[in-house]
Amino acid sequence: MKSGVFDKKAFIQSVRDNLKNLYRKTLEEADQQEIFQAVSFAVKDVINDRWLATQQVFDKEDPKIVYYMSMEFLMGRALGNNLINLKEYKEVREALDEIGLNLDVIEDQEPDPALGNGGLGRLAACFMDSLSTLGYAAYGCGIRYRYGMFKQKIQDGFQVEVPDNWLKNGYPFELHRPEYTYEIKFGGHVRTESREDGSLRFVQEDYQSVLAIPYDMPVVGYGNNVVNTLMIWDAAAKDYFELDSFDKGDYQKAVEQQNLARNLVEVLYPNDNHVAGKELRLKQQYFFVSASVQRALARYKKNHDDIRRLPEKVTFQLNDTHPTVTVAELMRILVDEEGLGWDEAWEITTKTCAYTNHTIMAEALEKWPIEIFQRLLPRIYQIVDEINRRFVLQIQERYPGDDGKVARMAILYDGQVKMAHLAIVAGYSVNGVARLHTEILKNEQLHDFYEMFPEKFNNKTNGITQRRFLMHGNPLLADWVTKHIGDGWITELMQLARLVPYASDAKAQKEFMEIKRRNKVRLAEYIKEHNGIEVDPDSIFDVQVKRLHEYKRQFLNILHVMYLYNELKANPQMDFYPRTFIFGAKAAAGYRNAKLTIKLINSVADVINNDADIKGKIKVVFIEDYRVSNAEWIFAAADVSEQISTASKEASGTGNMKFMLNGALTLGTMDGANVEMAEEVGMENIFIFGMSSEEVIAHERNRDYDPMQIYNSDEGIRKVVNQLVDGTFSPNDPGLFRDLYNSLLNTQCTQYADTYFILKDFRSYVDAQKRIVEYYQDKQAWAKSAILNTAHAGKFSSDRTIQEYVDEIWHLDHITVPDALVAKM
Ligand code: OX2
Repeated sequence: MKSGVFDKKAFIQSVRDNLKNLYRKTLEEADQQEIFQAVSFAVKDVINDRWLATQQVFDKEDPKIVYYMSMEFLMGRALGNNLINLKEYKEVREALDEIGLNLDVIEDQEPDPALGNGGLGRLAACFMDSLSTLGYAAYGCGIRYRYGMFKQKIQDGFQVEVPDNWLKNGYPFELHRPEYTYEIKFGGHVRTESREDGSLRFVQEDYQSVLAIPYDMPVVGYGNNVVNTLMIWDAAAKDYFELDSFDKGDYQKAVEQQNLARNLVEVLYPNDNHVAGKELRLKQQYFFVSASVQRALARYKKNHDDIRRLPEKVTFQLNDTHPTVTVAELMRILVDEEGLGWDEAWEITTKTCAYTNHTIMAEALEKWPIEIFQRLLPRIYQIVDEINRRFVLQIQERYPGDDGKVARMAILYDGQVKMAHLAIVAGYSVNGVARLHTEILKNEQLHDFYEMFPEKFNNKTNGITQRRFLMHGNPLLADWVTKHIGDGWITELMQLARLVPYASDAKAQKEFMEIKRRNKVRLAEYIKEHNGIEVDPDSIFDVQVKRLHEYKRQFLNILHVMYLYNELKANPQMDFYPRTFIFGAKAAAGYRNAKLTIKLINSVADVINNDADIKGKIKVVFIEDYRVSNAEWIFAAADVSEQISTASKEASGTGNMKFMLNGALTLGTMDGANVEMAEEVGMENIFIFGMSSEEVIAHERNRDYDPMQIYNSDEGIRKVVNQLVDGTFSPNDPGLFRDLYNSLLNTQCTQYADTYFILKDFRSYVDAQKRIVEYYQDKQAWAKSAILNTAHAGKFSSDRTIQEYVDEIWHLDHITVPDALVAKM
């Protein structure tokens, strides 16, 4: 399809040709996986014309490029999304239909490329989609993990992690680019030699090296021919039989290099908002950073001879601190390879790198022991040491005699390298991901830095792509929206505001809720098939899907379910509207309380779902292996969206926005982007409860919170807490949930009891839940609020977020890729 008109016959022929070339099979002989591959290659063929054309526009117009540096890209399946962005989704579905193939079944053959943990990685994927759609030149830079996020199986209620071998059938949307191979050096030591002009040169010696080889994946813009590139790096040993090594009798070294390459990209660390501090992780970081910076500079040097003007054409955005070694790697190349002086190199670096902070959680702050850092990256360490030396002088000049400042702000301190400090000192921009989060950074976490560099700090509230999370995930609602306001919302989500008048229209309300119901039926079928549980599509679907973390408080949610169960048990005749509580979450493999919470949810589900007394009025479902592909269906089917983190802890949240877009009402704390969602939709259409972030921060500062008081004075709470240890939900092992019980009450087990203020917010949560059920029973009021949630979700498009990054941080040039150019490819 070059001319913009879909050619059904040619497309089907291309599918048939691919089957023949790939498998020597006819359509009739091929299985679904083979058909998926053949269809994908046919789609890639269409993409490649646009990809080539985009590259030609880059070469001709020389736009400024953003390199989005990220350890994670949680892309989700590509086939359906690519078809949507090519504007060929419906056409391809029909064409396949005619030859007896079902696009849904074919899409379902694709593995989810799960090269990310959760919000941070999915944000990177949404950003890539928006960059292409808005017409900006961008490369996503990351790692091609052989194994992405583990697959979750639930066995006997417990999470079991199964490796995710996503590449086993070959991935059709990647392109091997061995011509862009770079060498990455680890370890050894640094020798100094003099150049002819007398200046010093630093040379790394006796190092181990590994080759970085990129795979490119296309990122298709919506309907604009722009295709950007996600480049993810694979590792390979330098020739295993490298003669050099054997000449020196260095067999050992050759084997070590082989092992290094094997391990480097083997697996994604499955921790969200938590650092494990493993040496291999630092290697992964430097590996993809060094390769990406080398490729970016090579690209720049192809068309420019003055390296000093790099900031005019290149910017590196650091997705959290994980890629912060970018700063030092750029300095290294500028000083050691380009021969610039320190000041010149620093001037360039500090105009080229920018940093996004995604969390205030202390356990997510990256600090590397100097010993490891120096041993692994000797030259990089020297550079960080020099950056630190100069920065400490700057602190001392600004705050003479204030040792506290140095202690709190230095990059190297207490035997550690503090990555956030390095990113802030070297970055020209530091941004948070929601207004409240940025304020907390400025006033609390990063206050010292804010005081010293106020001009660097700015906010960029997160967003999500409506192409995947409405068009693809909820086609019924997408069509309904288009029927009412046209299809402009696909690229300008603020247009959803034009739905506001329909919120009070009885016919529109009926249609909207009918669509919600059909999506609930679709999810109910999925649950029946995967969990064997019957759920009632007319019950309230109350959903919490996200990574499992104590601060996200899935525990509070399930304690409330236990509380409701107790009420209903005590009074089976009470007026009770049927509720389905749906959970989905992966826990980091080594996170004990998180895994125990999964077990608790499943145990509560077992008891409640099988208790005949309550007549199915409460159902609890834990959806196995929550991931991007099933998330799309879950958002579409939710009535209530649980966003119940302890205020101040969730930097933004992005799932909250996906639910809102799909017409769910939020039950949440004033945390992260919930605050801005409430502002957009109005307090009448959102259910807010719990302490404010100021209150939480004050309690943390004063250490004056005592959960025992609540436990002693509130009978309903005491009962559910006791049920954690009396065998109600674990009759064969009453002690099973003791650690969860202790986390609430026992200061001997955790530093502070109830660190996340679960008991403190419990009553307020119960009340908000009550308000929700009452409101749900007023069908018209609910429908109106649901429509208004969709109507006011416009701000939360990642298109808006990316435009703000472009205007206020990156200053990229807009590009267009004409149809005529595509037709020539
Ligand atoms: C997440 C944050 O927890 C979440 O609030 C935010 O929406 C998301 O990043 C995207 O900004 N790891 N994951 C996060 O932060 C870190 C660190």
